[in-house]
Amino acid sequence: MFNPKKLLKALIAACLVCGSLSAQEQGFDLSTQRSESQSIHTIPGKMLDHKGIQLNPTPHSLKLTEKGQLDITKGLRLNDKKNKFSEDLNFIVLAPKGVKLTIDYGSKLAAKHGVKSISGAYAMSINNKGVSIIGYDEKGAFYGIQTLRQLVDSPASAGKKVPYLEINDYPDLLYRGVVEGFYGTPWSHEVRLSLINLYGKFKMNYYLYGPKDDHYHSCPNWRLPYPEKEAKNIKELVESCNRNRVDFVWAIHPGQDIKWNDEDYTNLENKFNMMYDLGVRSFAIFFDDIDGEGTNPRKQTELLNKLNANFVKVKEGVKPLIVCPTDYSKLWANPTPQGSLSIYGNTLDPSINVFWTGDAVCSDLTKETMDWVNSRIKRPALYWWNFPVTDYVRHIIMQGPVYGLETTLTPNDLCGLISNPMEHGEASKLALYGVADYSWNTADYNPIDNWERALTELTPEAKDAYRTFAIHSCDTETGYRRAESWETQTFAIDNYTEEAFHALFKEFEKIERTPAELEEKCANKALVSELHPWLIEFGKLGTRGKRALEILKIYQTGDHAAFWTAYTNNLMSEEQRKSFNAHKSGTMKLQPFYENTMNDLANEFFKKLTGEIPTVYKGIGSFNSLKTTQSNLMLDNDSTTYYTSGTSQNDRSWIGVDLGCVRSVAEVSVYQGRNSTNDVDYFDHALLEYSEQGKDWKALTDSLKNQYDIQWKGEPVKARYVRLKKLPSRKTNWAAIRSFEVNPINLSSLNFRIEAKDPQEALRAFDKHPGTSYANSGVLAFTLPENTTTCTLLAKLDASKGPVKLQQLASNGKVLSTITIDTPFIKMNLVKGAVKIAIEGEVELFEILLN
Ligand code: LOG
Repeated sequence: MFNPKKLLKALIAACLVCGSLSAQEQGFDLSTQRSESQSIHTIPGKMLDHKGIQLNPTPHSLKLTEKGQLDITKGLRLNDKKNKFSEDLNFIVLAPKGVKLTIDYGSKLAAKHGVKSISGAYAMSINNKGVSIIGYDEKGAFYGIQTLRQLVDSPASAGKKVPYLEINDYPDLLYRGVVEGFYGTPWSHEVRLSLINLYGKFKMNYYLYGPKDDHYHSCPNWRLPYPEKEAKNIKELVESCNRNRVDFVWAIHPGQDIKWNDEDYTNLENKFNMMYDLGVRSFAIFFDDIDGEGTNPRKQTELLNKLNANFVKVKEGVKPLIVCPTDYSKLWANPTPQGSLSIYGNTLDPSINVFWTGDAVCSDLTKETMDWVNSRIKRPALYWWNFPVTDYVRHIIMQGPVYGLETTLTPNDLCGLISNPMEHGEASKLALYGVADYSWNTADYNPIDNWERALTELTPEAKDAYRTFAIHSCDTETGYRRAESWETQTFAIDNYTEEAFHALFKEFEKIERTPAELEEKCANKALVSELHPWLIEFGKLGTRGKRALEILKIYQTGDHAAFWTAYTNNLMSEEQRKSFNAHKSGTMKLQPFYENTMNDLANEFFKKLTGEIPTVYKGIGSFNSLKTTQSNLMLDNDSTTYYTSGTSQNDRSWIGVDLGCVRSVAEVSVYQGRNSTNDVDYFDHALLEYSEQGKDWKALTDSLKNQYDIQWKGEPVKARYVRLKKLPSRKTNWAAIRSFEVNPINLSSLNFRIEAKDPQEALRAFDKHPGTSYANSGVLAFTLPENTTTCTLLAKLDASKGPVKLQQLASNGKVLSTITIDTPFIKMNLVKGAVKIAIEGEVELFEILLN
C-alpha cells in the first residue's frame, strides 16, 4: 500500500542524487498507490435514440417545436450584435441573402429570454424566422454557437435543413475541464492545440497546464523563465484557449524544494509575472506528491493568501487561484482539526479553490467523499479525477466509458470536475467527451449512451473498429478497475453452449480484423499512431483467442497428436508475452479466457493420458485479485515474478494454494515480497496451515515473526489446501508472494536418474505440470523405472533448430533403437532391454510420461 512518507523520501533522495532526473525516473512508485479499490462496478445507462440530433454535452432542455426545418442551403446572414463571433462560425456559410442568425448576450437580455443567470448559459431557437442565440454572457453565446455547430453536423440536419427547436441550456458545474497533470511525456504542442479545440467544442472551460515532467513547472526549474521556444508555445496555447473561451491555467509545482522565505516567495511571484506576460490569467499551485518542508500546511496557506492578495487580486484580469493540497486524497489526509485540510478551511482565502481526488488517488466521485473534504476545507472542492490517466499502468490504454460519478451531485458538493488524462492525448478524447457531458449536465448523464456517441463523434468513419478496440481496452487490471468486454461472454471448456462458442469465435475474428480496419479507415491519424502498439497486440490476441477455440474442438475429436500440435503452436513465446505485457488489451476477459482455456485443455489432456491429476495448483485466499490469472505469478516456478494483493493486508488476510485434490504434503516453501531482499509487502506475523476440505485448518508451523522466506519440511500430512495466514500485526502494506511451492520435486525424490546440462531445470519435463517445460539442448538422458513399457513425449519442435534424435539404450550402453522426432506428440513402446532414453537436439519438453 502507498506509504507517502517512505515513497516521498525515496523520491527526494533520487532528486538530490540525480539532479535533473525527470519525474518519471525519480523512482516514484506510482503503481503501488493507485490501486486501493479493486471493486468493479457495472456501467450504468443505455443507448438512447436521439432522433438524429447529436449534441454533447446534453442540453438541459431541448424541445422540437412545430414540425419544420430551417433551410440553410443559401447560407446565414449574421447579426452579431456584440461583434465578437465572426471567427467562430467557420462551420457555416455566411451570406447576405441567407436566413437570419442573431447572436447576442447580456444579463438583461438573457433574463428576458428565460436564460439562467449563470456564466455559460444560453438559449437558442430555430424557427421560420431564422436562428437566434442569446447568451447570459459571451461564453454563453459561444456555447450556443457550439450547439449550432453540432446541430448543423447532425444527421437530423441532412441536406442543410435544420429542425425547428428551442434549447435552454446552462452548465451545472463552474469548472469543467482537464489537468495535464500526469507523469510521463507531456503532450506535444499539436496534441494540446487539438485538445483545446475539443474543450471549446464540448463546452469545457478549464485547461490546467501542469505536466509533472515539465521542469519549468516543477523541480528543479520552477523559478526560471521558460526558454524562448517553450514560452512561444505557451503563448500560442493561451491564444488558442482564448479563442475557445477556455481559461488556460498555468500551474506550478514548487513544493519539492521550496524554501519558506522571502526569496522563494519573490521567485514565485516573478514566475507568475513572467507567465502573466505570456498572456496567462489563471494560476494554480500544486503541492501534491512532495515531502519535507514543502508539505507544511500553514506555510502553504500563508503563501497562497499572500499571492492572492499581492498578485491575483491586484493584477488586471486574474482569475481565482487553485491549489492542490498535499492531502489531496482521503487515503492519507489527516482528518483531525489539526490536519492540513482543516487548516486550509480555517485560514485559506475563500476565493481559492482546492483540489480533491477522492477517497483514493484514483477513485469514484461520491457525495460521501465530497462531504468529507468540504466539511474540512469549508468550500465545495474541485474534483481532480484521476481518469483516464495511466501513468501508473503505462501498458494500459483506457478507452472505456466515463462512469463512477454520482449524478445527484450539485455545485454545492463540488465546484468543478477536472480530468487528468493519459499521456496519449488523442486516445483520451473518448473520456473527455464524457467528462464534458457530466460536468455540464450532471443529472442527465448517461455513461453508456455518452460512450456510444463519443465513438460516433470522434471516428464516424471507423466507429465499429474503434468500438471493438475500445470495449476490450478499459480495465487497468490492478489499478482503478473499470468494466471491460461487457458484451462478451466467455466460458470454461466444460461448460458452454454452441451459441456462446460461436459468438465468442466471431468476436475474436472481429478483433483480429480490427487493427487493419481501424488503421485503414480512421481519419485521425494521430489517434491511430497512439493506438498502434496496442492495436498490434490486440490483433494477435484475436488470433490466439480464435485458435484456442479451434483447439477446444480439436481436443474433442480425440486426436491426441493433432491436439497437442495445435496447442503448442498457440502458446505464447516469451517474446510474445513481453510485447503483450507492454501494450495490453483484453485483460479482464479475453486474455484470461485464452490463458484458462489453454491451461485447462493441457490439464485435461494430461489427465486423459495418465489418469492422474496434474500438479497444477491454484491461488486462493482473502484477496480478490487471487481469482485472476495474476495469482499464477506465485506458482510459475519463477521467483523473479510475483503475485501482489493490490489491497492492504489486515488481520483476516491469507494467501494459499489449492492442490486440485488431496495430496500427501511433505514440503512447503513460501517466498514473500516483491524481491528477494528487502520488500515491505509481506506478512510480518504469520502461520502456515493446511486443510483437507478448506474448512478446518491445522498448523504446520509455529507462529512466524518477521520471516520473509518460509520453509517447512516434515512428516507428510494429507491436504488439498495450504495457506499462509496473517496473524495480528500492525502492518497494513499490500502482500506479495514470489513463490508458493508445495512438494517441490527434486532430483533425489525421483525413482530414476536424469542426466542433462541442467538436471534441476530438466525436472520441469517430469513435474506432471503440462504448463511448464524444459528447453533441451544437447543431450537429456534418463533411466527407466522398472516395468516401464511406454514413453510419451509432449514436446514442441522448432524445425529451424535442427533434428531431434531419440535413442533407447541397453544397460551396456548399446543403442537399441534410434528415431528422429518429427512431431510434438509421440507415444512409443519401449524396446525389450531398454533401460535408458537419450534425447539429443534442441526441443522444448513439456512432459515425459513413463508408463
Ligand atoms: C498525481 C498525478 C498523477 C496521478 C495518477 C494527483 C493530485 N497527483 O498520486 O500527477 O498523474 O496521481 O498517477 C498523483 O493526483 N499522485
